Amino acid sequence: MKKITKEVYLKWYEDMLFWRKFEDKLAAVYIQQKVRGFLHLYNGQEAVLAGSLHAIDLSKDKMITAYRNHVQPIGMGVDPKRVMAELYGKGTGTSQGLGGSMHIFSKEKGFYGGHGIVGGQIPLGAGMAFADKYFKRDAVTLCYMGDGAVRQGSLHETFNLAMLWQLPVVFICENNGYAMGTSVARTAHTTDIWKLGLGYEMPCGPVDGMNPVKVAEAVDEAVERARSGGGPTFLEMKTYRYRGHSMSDAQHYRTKEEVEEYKKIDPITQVLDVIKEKKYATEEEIEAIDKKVKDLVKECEKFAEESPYPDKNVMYDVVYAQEDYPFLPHKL
Ligand SMILES: Cc1ncc(C[n+]2csc(CCOP(=O)(O)OP(=O)(O)O)c2C)c(N)n1
Ligand SMILES: [Mg+2]
Repeated sequence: MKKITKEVYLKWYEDMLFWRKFEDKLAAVYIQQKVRGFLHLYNGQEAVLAGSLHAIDLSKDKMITAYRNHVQPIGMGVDPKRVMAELYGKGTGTSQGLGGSMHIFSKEKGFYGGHGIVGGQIPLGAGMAFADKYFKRDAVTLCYMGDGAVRQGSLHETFNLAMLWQLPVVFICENNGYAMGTSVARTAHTTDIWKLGLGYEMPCGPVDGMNPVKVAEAVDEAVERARSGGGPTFLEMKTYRYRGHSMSDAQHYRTKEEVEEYKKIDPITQVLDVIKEKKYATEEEIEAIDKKVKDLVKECEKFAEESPYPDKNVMYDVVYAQEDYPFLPHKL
C-alpha cells in the first residue's frame, strides 16, 4: 500500500473538511429552495471515501454508487463547481443541470453515478468490471451500496456471477445503521452484513468505516486482489450518517444521544487529532486549510448562483423519437 504520510493526513483533512462543508452549504441553500428535489447528504461517512481514494489508481479505476453521491465525483477529480451547479439545475452542471442530486456522472473521471434505485448499481458495477476484464483493461471498479441494498436480489445474483467470472470489483457496503428510518436490526437476522460474502466464498470482512486508515488498508488489499486476477471482495464499512436520510427526514427513529456518540469518533476529528499529535501542521497551517476550504465552498456557490439555467433547446438533444428502433445509433 502507498505509505500514509504526513501529506496524506493533510490531504485527508482538507478533502474531508471540504466535502463536509460543501454539503453543509447544500443543506443551507436547499432550505432556501435554490436546490430542489431530493437531497441525501454524506456527512459522517467521509472516511469511507477518503480511505478508498488512497487505495485506487485515479487514472484508471472506477467508482459507482447509490444516490448519496455528491462528494465521490469530487474525490475522483470532477470540478466541485460543476457538481454544485448540477444541484442548482444550472447548464454548467455535470449533466447540464438535467440530472440533479442523485445523478452526478463523469465518464471522463471514472465516476459512473449516482443511482436512485436501491441496489440498481450493484449489477452495473459488476458489468463495468466485466467489460474491463473482457477488453483486458487494467482497471478495478469500486461498487458502493447502502445497508438497505444488501437484501435486494440484485446483490445476490451479482455476487454469484462476480465470483463465477472472477471480476475485478470491490463491493463496499456503507452500513450507516439505517435504510431511511429502518435500522439494520429490524430487517435482518444477522447485523453482520459482511457475512453475506461467505455464501459465495467471496473474500469479505468488516471495516471501521470511521477511520480512513482502516478503510485504506482494507480497500488496498481488495483492489490488489482484483487487479492481480483474484476476483471480487465484499467489505462492510461500519459507518454513520449525522443528517437525516434526506432533507425531509424528521429522524424519529433514533435519539440525539446516538448521533452525538458517533460524533465522538468523527473521521475529520480523528485525522485532525493525529495531525496535532504528530505535529504534522502548526495551528496557523491548520487555520490556512480551514480558510482555503471555506473559500472554495464560497467559490462553488457563486459559480452555481451565477450560472445560467440550461437552454431550452437542450431538451431536444436528450429527448428523441427513434423511428427504426433498435437500429439507429444512439445520439446524446
Ligand atoms: C428498489 C427501491 N426500493 C425502495 C426505494 C426507496 N428508498 C430510497 S432510499 C431507501 C433506503 C436505502 O437505504 P440504504 O441502502 O441503507 O442507503 P443509505 O440511504 O443509508 O445511504 C429506500 C428504501 C428505492 N429508491 N428503490
Ligand atoms: Mg443505510
